[in-house]
Amino acid sequence: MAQVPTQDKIVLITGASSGIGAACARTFAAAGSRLILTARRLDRLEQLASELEQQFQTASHLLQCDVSDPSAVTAALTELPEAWSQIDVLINNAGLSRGLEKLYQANLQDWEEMIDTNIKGLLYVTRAVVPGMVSRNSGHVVNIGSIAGHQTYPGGNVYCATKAAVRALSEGLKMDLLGTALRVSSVDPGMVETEFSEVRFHGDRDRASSVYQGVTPLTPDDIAEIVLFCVTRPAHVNISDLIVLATAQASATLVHRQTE
Ligand code: NDP
Ligand code: 8X3
Repeated sequence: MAQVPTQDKIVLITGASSGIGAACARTFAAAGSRLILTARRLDRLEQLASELEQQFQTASHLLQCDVSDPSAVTAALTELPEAWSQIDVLINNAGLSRGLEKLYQANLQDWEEMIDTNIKGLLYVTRAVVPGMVSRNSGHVVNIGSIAGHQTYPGGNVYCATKAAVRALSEGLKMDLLGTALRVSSVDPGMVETEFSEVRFHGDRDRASSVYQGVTPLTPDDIAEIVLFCVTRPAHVNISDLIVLATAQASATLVHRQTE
Protein backbone atom coordinates (compact mmCIF):
# COMPACT_ATOMS: atom_id res chain seq x y z
CA MET A 1 0.00 0.00 0.00
CA ALA A 2 1.22 3.48 -0.82
CA GLN A 3 2.58 5.76 1.87
CA VAL A 4 0.52 8.87 2.58
CA PRO A 5 2.36 11.71 0.78
CA THR A 6 3.64 14.82 2.54
CA GLN A 7 4.53 16.87 -0.54
CA ASP A 8 2.54 20.15 -0.55
CA LYS A 9 0.44 18.98 2.42
CA ILE A 10 -0.40 21.61 5.03
CA VAL A 11 1.03 20.73 8.43
CA LEU A 12 0.11 22.85 11.47
CA ILE A 13 2.63 22.59 14.30
CA THR A 14 1.98 24.17 17.71
CA GLY A 15 5.01 25.13 19.76
CA ALA A 16 7.20 25.37 16.67
CA SER A 17 9.57 27.94 18.18
CA SER A 18 11.71 25.38 20.00
CA GLY A 19 12.61 21.75 20.62
CA ILE A 20 10.39 19.01 19.22
CA GLY A 21 8.08 21.43 17.39
CA ALA A 22 10.95 23.15 15.58
CA ALA A 23 12.42 19.75 14.68
CA CYS A 24 9.04 18.66 13.27
CA ALA A 25 9.03 21.84 11.17
CA ARG A 26 12.46 20.99 9.73
CA THR A 27 11.53 17.35 9.10
CA PHE A 28 8.24 18.12 7.36
CA ALA A 29 9.88 20.94 5.39
CA ALA A 30 12.46 18.46 4.12
CA ALA A 31 9.54 16.19 3.17
CA GLY A 32 8.02 18.94 0.99
CA SER A 33 5.18 20.06 3.26
CA ARG A 34 3.80 23.56 3.68
CA LEU A 35 3.85 24.69 7.29
CA ILE A 36 1.64 26.65 9.63
CA LEU A 37 3.94 27.43 12.53
CA THR A 38 2.54 28.67 15.82
CA ALA A 39 4.02 29.77 19.15
CA ARG A 40 4.15 32.90 21.29
CA ARG A 41 7.71 33.87 20.24
CA LEU A 42 7.19 35.23 16.74
CA ASP A 43 10.87 36.15 16.26
CA ARG A 44 11.83 32.49 16.64
CA LEU A 45 9.18 31.45 14.10
CA GLU A 46 10.38 34.08 11.64
CA GLN A 47 13.96 32.85 11.95
CA LEU A 48 12.91 29.23 11.44
CA ALA A 49 10.67 30.03 8.48
CA SER A 50 13.44 31.99 6.80
CA GLU A 51 15.89 29.12 7.34
CA LEU A 52 13.41 26.61 5.87
CA GLU A 53 12.59 28.87 2.94
CA GLN A 54 16.29 29.07 2.06
CA GLN A 55 17.03 25.40 2.61
CA PHE A 56 13.91 23.71 1.19
CA GLN A 57 11.91 26.55 -0.46
CA THR A 58 9.27 25.84 2.19
CA ALA A 59 6.19 28.05 2.26
CA SER A 60 5.26 28.91 5.86
CA HIS A 61 2.39 30.77 7.45
CA LEU A 62 3.20 32.10 10.91
CA LEU A 63 0.72 32.55 13.73
CA GLN A 64 1.77 34.21 16.96
CA CYS A 65 -0.65 32.60 19.31
CA ASP A 66 -0.95 31.55 22.94
CA VAL A 67 -2.75 28.20 22.78
CA SER A 68 -4.15 28.72 26.27
CA ASP A 69 -6.21 31.69 25.05
CA PRO A 70 -9.38 30.24 23.50
CA SER A 71 -10.46 33.38 21.67
CA ALA A 72 -6.97 33.91 20.21
CA VAL A 73 -6.86 30.29 19.01
CA THR A 74 -10.31 30.41 17.51
CA ALA A 75 -9.64 33.74 15.78
CA ALA A 76 -6.27 32.63 14.41
CA LEU A 77 -7.51 29.31 13.08
CA THR A 78 -10.90 30.30 11.75
CA GLU A 79 -9.48 33.30 9.89
CA LEU A 80 -6.75 31.50 7.99
CA PRO A 81 -6.19 32.71 4.44
CA GLU A 82 -7.96 30.46 1.92
CA ALA A 83 -4.68 28.97 0.71
CA TRP A 84 -3.88 27.79 4.25
CA SER A 85 -7.31 26.74 5.44
CA GLN A 86 -7.27 23.04 4.53
CA ILE A 87 -5.01 21.58 7.18
CA ASP A 88 -3.88 18.00 6.48
CA VAL A 89 -1.82 17.30 9.59
CA LEU A 90 -2.13 18.83 13.07
CA ILE A 91 0.80 18.29 15.42
CA ASN A 92 -0.35 19.24 18.93
CA ASN A 93 3.06 19.78 20.47
CA ALA A 94 2.92 23.03 22.48
CA GLY A 95 3.36 22.20 26.12
CA LEU A 96 5.43 22.70 29.21
CA SER A 97 6.16 21.62 32.72
CA ARG A 98 6.60 23.99 35.64
CA GLY A 99 8.31 22.91 38.82
CA LEU A 100 8.90 19.57 40.48
CA GLU A 101 7.49 20.40 43.88
CA LYS A 102 5.46 18.07 46.04
CA LEU A 103 1.76 18.45 45.31
CA TYR A 104 1.02 19.90 48.75
CA GLN A 105 3.75 22.53 48.36
CA ALA A 106 3.45 23.54 44.73
CA ASN A 107 2.83 26.95 43.22
CA LEU A 108 -0.77 27.32 42.02
CA GLN A 109 0.29 29.46 39.05
CA ASP A 110 2.50 26.61 37.81
CA TRP A 111 -0.54 24.32 37.85
CA GLU A 112 -2.68 26.83 35.99
CA GLU A 113 -0.05 27.21 33.29
CA MET A 114 0.42 23.48 32.74
CA ILE A 115 -3.29 22.68 32.71
CA ASP A 116 -4.15 25.67 30.51
CA THR A 117 -1.42 24.87 27.97
CA ASN A 118 -1.12 21.10 27.90
CA ILE A 119 -4.80 20.21 28.21
CA LYS A 120 -6.94 23.21 27.37
CA GLY A 121 -4.59 24.54 24.67
CA LEU A 122 -4.55 21.18 22.91
CA LEU A 123 -8.34 21.06 23.13
CA TYR A 124 -8.86 24.56 21.73
CA VAL A 125 -6.58 23.92 18.73
CA THR A 126 -8.10 20.51 18.06
CA ARG A 127 -11.63 21.90 18.29
CA ALA A 128 -10.75 24.59 15.74
CA VAL A 129 -8.96 22.33 13.23
CA VAL A 130 -10.70 18.96 13.25
CA PRO A 131 -14.13 20.06 11.91
CA GLY A 132 -12.49 21.00 8.59
CA MET A 133 -10.72 17.64 8.47
CA VAL A 134 -14.01 15.85 9.13
CA SER A 135 -15.81 17.76 6.40
CA ARG A 136 -13.04 16.78 3.93
CA ASN A 137 -12.88 13.27 5.44
CA SER A 138 -9.11 13.59 5.51
CA GLY A 139 -6.52 14.44 8.12
CA HIS A 140 -4.17 13.27 10.84
CA VAL A 141 -3.85 14.57 14.40
CA VAL A 142 -0.59 13.78 16.19
CA ASN A 143 -0.56 14.59 19.89
CA ILE A 144 2.77 14.80 21.67
CA GLY A 145 2.10 13.04 24.95
CA SER A 146 4.80 11.72 27.26
CA ILE A 147 6.01 8.74 29.24
CA ALA A 148 4.68 10.96 32.05
CA GLY A 149 1.16 10.21 30.83
CA HIS A 150 1.76 6.50 31.43
CA GLN A 151 3.83 6.61 34.63
CA THR A 152 3.78 9.22 37.39
CA TYR A 153 7.07 10.21 39.04
CA PRO A 154 7.77 12.05 42.30
CA GLY A 155 7.07 15.76 41.93
CA GLY A 156 5.57 15.15 38.47
CA ASN A 157 2.03 15.17 39.89
CA VAL A 158 0.24 17.84 37.82
CA TYR A 159 2.49 17.63 34.74
CA CYS A 160 1.95 13.85 34.68
CA ALA A 161 -1.79 14.42 35.08
CA THR A 162 -1.82 16.75 32.08
CA LYS A 163 -0.06 14.13 29.95
CA ALA A 164 -2.42 11.41 31.20
CA ALA A 165 -5.19 13.76 30.06
CA VAL A 166 -3.57 14.06 26.63
CA ARG A 167 -3.56 10.28 26.44
CA ALA A 168 -7.26 10.15 27.33
CA LEU A 169 -8.04 12.88 24.80
CA SER A 170 -6.18 11.03 22.03
CA GLU A 171 -8.22 7.92 22.80
CA GLY A 172 -11.46 9.87 22.99
CA LEU A 173 -10.85 11.70 19.73
CA LYS A 174 -10.06 8.42 18.01
CA MET A 175 -13.40 7.04 19.18
CA ASP A 176 -15.27 10.15 18.11
CA LEU A 177 -13.69 9.94 14.64
CA LEU A 178 -14.35 6.25 14.16
CA GLY A 179 -15.91 5.68 10.74
CA THR A 180 -14.07 8.62 9.17
CA ALA A 181 -10.74 8.42 7.34
CA LEU A 182 -9.04 10.60 9.97
CA ARG A 183 -6.21 9.22 12.06
CA VAL A 184 -5.11 10.13 15.60
CA SER A 185 -1.67 9.22 16.92
CA SER A 186 -0.04 9.85 20.25
CA VAL A 187 3.75 10.02 20.32
CA ASP A 188 4.92 9.74 23.91
CA PRO A 189 8.62 10.42 24.51
CA GLY A 190 10.77 10.01 27.56
CA MET A 191 13.74 12.31 28.11
CA VAL A 192 14.37 14.61 25.11
CA GLU A 193 16.97 17.38 25.41
CA THR A 194 15.20 20.66 24.58
CA GLU A 195 14.36 23.82 26.50
CA PHE A 196 11.84 21.72 28.45
CA SER A 197 13.88 21.43 31.68
CA GLU A 198 14.95 25.07 31.56
CA VAL A 199 11.28 26.03 31.39
CA ARG A 200 10.42 23.52 34.15
CA PHE A 201 13.01 25.07 36.45
CA HIS A 202 12.05 28.66 35.57
CA GLY A 203 15.29 29.43 33.72
CA ASP A 204 17.75 27.65 36.05
CA ARG A 205 20.15 26.36 33.36
CA ASP A 206 22.45 24.48 35.73
CA ARG A 207 19.58 22.53 37.20
CA ALA A 208 18.19 21.92 33.71
CA SER A 209 21.47 20.58 32.34
CA SER A 210 21.85 18.23 35.31
CA VAL A 211 18.73 16.39 34.07
CA TYR A 212 20.73 15.16 31.06
CA GLN A 213 24.05 14.59 32.87
CA GLY A 214 25.70 11.26 32.09
CA VAL A 215 22.90 10.25 29.69
CA THR A 216 22.52 10.33 25.94
CA PRO A 217 18.95 11.62 25.79
CA LEU A 218 16.63 11.57 22.80
CA THR A 219 16.97 14.50 20.43
CA PRO A 220 14.09 16.55 19.02
CA ASP A 221 15.00 15.13 15.60
CA ASP A 222 14.48 11.58 16.90
CA ILE A 223 10.90 12.48 17.75
CA ALA A 224 10.28 14.44 14.54
CA GLU A 225 11.36 11.45 12.44
CA ILE A 226 8.89 9.27 14.35
CA VAL A 227 6.09 11.77 13.83
CA LEU A 228 6.86 11.77 10.10
CA PHE A 229 6.84 7.97 10.13
CA CYS A 230 3.36 7.95 11.74
CA VAL A 231 1.99 10.44 9.23
CA THR A 232 3.39 8.68 6.17
CA ARG A 233 2.05 5.19 6.96
CA PRO A 234 -0.45 3.92 4.40
CA ALA A 235 -3.96 5.32 4.93
CA HIS A 236 -5.29 2.11 6.51
CA VAL A 237 -2.54 2.11 9.19
CA ASN A 238 -2.84 4.21 12.34
CA ILE A 239 0.01 4.23 14.83
CA SER A 240 -2.15 4.75 17.85
CA ASP A 241 0.26 5.28 20.70
CA LEU A 242 4.01 5.07 20.68
CA ILE A 243 6.26 5.30 23.74
CA VAL A 244 9.81 6.31 22.80
CA LEU A 245 12.62 6.19 25.35
CA ALA A 246 16.34 6.82 25.21
CA THR A 247 18.25 3.56 25.47
CA ALA A 248 19.53 4.72 28.85
CA GLN A 249 15.98 5.18 30.19
CA ALA A 250 13.93 2.17 31.30
CA SER A 251 10.93 3.97 32.83
CA ALA A 252 9.86 7.43 33.97
CA THR A 253 12.00 7.02 37.07
CA LEU A 254 14.82 4.69 36.01
CA VAL A 255 17.69 6.26 34.08
CA HIS A 256 21.20 4.87 33.77
CA ARG A 257 23.87 7.58 34.13
CA GLN A 258 27.55 7.19 33.30
CA THR A 259 29.44 8.56 36.24
CA GLU A 260 32.75 9.37 34.51
P1 NDP B 1 10.46 23.29 24.50
O1 NDP B 1 10.36 24.10 25.74
O2 NDP B 1 11.75 23.26 23.77
O3 NDP B 1 9.30 23.71 23.48
C1 NDP B 1 7.98 23.96 23.93
C2 NDP B 1 7.20 24.68 22.84
O4 NDP B 1 5.86 24.88 23.30
C3 NDP B 1 7.80 26.03 22.51
O5 NDP B 1 7.79 26.21 21.12
C4 NDP B 1 6.83 27.01 23.16
O6 NDP B 1 6.73 28.20 22.38
C5 NDP B 1 5.52 26.23 23.06
N1 NDP B 1 4.54 26.71 24.04
C6 NDP B 1 4.60 26.61 25.39
N2 NDP B 1 3.54 27.22 25.94
C7 NDP B 1 2.80 27.72 24.91
C8 NDP B 1 1.60 28.47 24.82
N3 NDP B 1 0.91 28.84 25.92
N4 NDP B 1 1.12 28.82 23.61
C9 NDP B 1 1.81 28.46 22.49
N5 NDP B 1 2.94 27.76 22.50
C10 NDP B 1 3.44 27.40 23.70
O7 NDP B 1 10.03 21.80 24.94
P2 NDP B 1 9.82 20.45 24.11
O8 NDP B 1 10.12 20.63 22.68
O9 NDP B 1 10.52 19.41 24.86
O10 NDP B 1 8.27 20.23 24.35
C11 NDP B 1 7.35 19.98 23.30
C12 NDP B 1 6.30 19.00 23.79
O11 NDP B 1 6.93 17.75 24.07
C13 NDP B 1 5.58 19.40 25.08
O12 NDP B 1 4.22 19.09 24.96
C14 NDP B 1 6.24 18.52 26.14
O13 NDP B 1 5.37 18.28 27.22
C15 NDP B 1 6.49 17.27 25.32
N6 NDP B 1 7.48 16.35 25.84
C16 NDP B 1 8.76 16.75 26.07
C17 NDP B 1 9.70 15.86 26.53
C18 NDP B 1 11.09 16.25 26.87
O14 NDP B 1 11.78 15.50 27.62
N7 NDP B 1 11.60 17.36 26.38
C19 NDP B 1 9.35 14.45 26.74
C20 NDP B 1 7.97 14.14 26.47
C21 NDP B 1 7.09 15.05 26.01
P3 NDP B 1 6.67 29.69 22.94
O15 NDP B 1 7.34 29.70 24.29
O16 NDP B 1 7.40 30.50 21.90
O17 NDP B 1 5.22 30.00 23.00
C1 8X3 C 1 8.73 15.02 29.56
C2 8X3 C 1 9.48 13.84 30.04
O1 8X3 C 1 9.95 12.46 32.13
O2 8X3 C 1 10.40 14.85 32.23
O3 8X3 C 1 7.39 14.72 29.37
O4 8X3 C 1 8.15 14.03 32.25
S1 8X3 C 1 9.47 13.80 31.74
